[in-house]
Amino acid sequence: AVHTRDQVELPPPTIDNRLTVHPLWTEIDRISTEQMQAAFEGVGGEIGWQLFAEEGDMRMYRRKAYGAIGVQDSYSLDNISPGYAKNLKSQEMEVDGMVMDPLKAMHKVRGVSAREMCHYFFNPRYRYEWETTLETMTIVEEVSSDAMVFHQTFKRIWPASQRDALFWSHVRAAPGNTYAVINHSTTNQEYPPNSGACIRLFVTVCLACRSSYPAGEEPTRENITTSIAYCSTVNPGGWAPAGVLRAVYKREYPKFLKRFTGYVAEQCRDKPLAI
Ligand code: 18C
Repeated sequence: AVHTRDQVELPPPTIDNRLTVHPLWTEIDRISTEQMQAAFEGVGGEIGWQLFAEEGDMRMYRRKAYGAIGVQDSYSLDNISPGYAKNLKSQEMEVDGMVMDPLKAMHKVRGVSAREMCHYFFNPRYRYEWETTLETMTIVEEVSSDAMVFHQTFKRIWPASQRDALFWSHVRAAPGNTYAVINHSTTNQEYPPNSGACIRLFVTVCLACRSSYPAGEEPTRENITTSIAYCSTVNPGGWAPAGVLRAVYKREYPKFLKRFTGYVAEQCRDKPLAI
């Protein structure tokens, strides 16, 4: 039947054995665990998170941050200049004026499961249908059913240079009807940075989803709700005008989250619920 999906292509409920023997496994596991924990922490009590977009159930917060040029991993404090590290405490970081504001978005979507959300985010087959910033996408490595490495180029924004990214992507389940996809920049000899027209950007993204339905009931399209926490830190990789950058993400993040969740709801409408 047209409307049945192969269970095999949905995110697996447990980690694929092929991933745990891959050289990237230790890093993937560590960063995924950290990212998922952080995703479900609130923004309310934290200093420095500013609400910048709100629409229906969607709320987007950012924390103003500036990184040093050449910092590849915004989560590693070993790599960054003392000025940057010192200012981390005040949440207002400025070194060399490169904007890399961490973003955190919350949303609620009815009628789809966490597993379905993550399926459409992880699986490259659907990416061009919802990802509007994309110019090209190449699968660099199919690690396992729950991990892949991608090279992507993005649409150029005048007057900045075009950007590309090389990142691993991992989908995993967690207790309590939870699934998440974590994307994090990596390296590959066949895809050296800054070798062509593109400047390599660095990204850490986590889409964490948790489903709920009334206690004592079976989950259905009618009674299921999925809470989404989307966290993203993009280091532009080289200078880009701060004003243009902030304008881009103020426009692009809400556009992405609305479009992506709408797309998944639409795709799932006539299909049986996959929990
Ligand atoms: O998470 C998302 N998508 C995933 C699958 O693609 C994956 C991708 C992460 C890369 C995000 C970086 C995108 C940079 C795009 C730059 C060009 C945009 C052109 C738009 C014009 C139409 O995890 C969803 C990602 C949603 C993207 C939101 C935009 C974020 C902008 C951040 C600043 C970019 C800095 C570099 C550009 C410099 C230009 C001044």
